[in-house]
Amino acid sequence: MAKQKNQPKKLGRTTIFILAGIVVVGAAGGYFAYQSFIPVNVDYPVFLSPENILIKTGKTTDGHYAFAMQSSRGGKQVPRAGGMTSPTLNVSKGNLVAVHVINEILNTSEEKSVHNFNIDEFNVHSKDLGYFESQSITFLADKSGDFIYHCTLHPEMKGVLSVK
Ligand SMILES: [Cu+2]
Repeated sequence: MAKQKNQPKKLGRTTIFILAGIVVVGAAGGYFAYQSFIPVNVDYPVFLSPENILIKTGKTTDGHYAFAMQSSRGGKQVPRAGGMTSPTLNVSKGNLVAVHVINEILNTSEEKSVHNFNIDEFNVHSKDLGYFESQSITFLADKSGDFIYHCTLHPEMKGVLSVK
């Protein structure tokens, strides 16, 4: 075999540092991407495209705090189970569900606007959201039935999640 004329170039120290940096950042990014596929109620990643539910906080026409669909406007009626202030959310069993909650209730001079969103049976618990704060939580709808979602600060803010 003929000897090659060109010796392979040695990598400079700076190049090695940059490459090492890229590997570390890439691995960390991969780790966080992997974590983001793990729903809050199971401990393994689920590679499904989620069913998105867009929820906001609001007030009922008679002045009570409630959740509403982000798409709903003032007068639009949304189906709700008996005794519930907030709409019934329908999802299919086995689906990955991403709930996106935003608090749209304004602060007033009497009361600072703080709300949270919870579905206890699916380990869904948002942080306390101030005005215009939002959070997305992904869970696996792995059991069927009717489950209550609610705000722990305002017991009247509740509705039904129906998994079929
Ligand atoms: Cu609340």
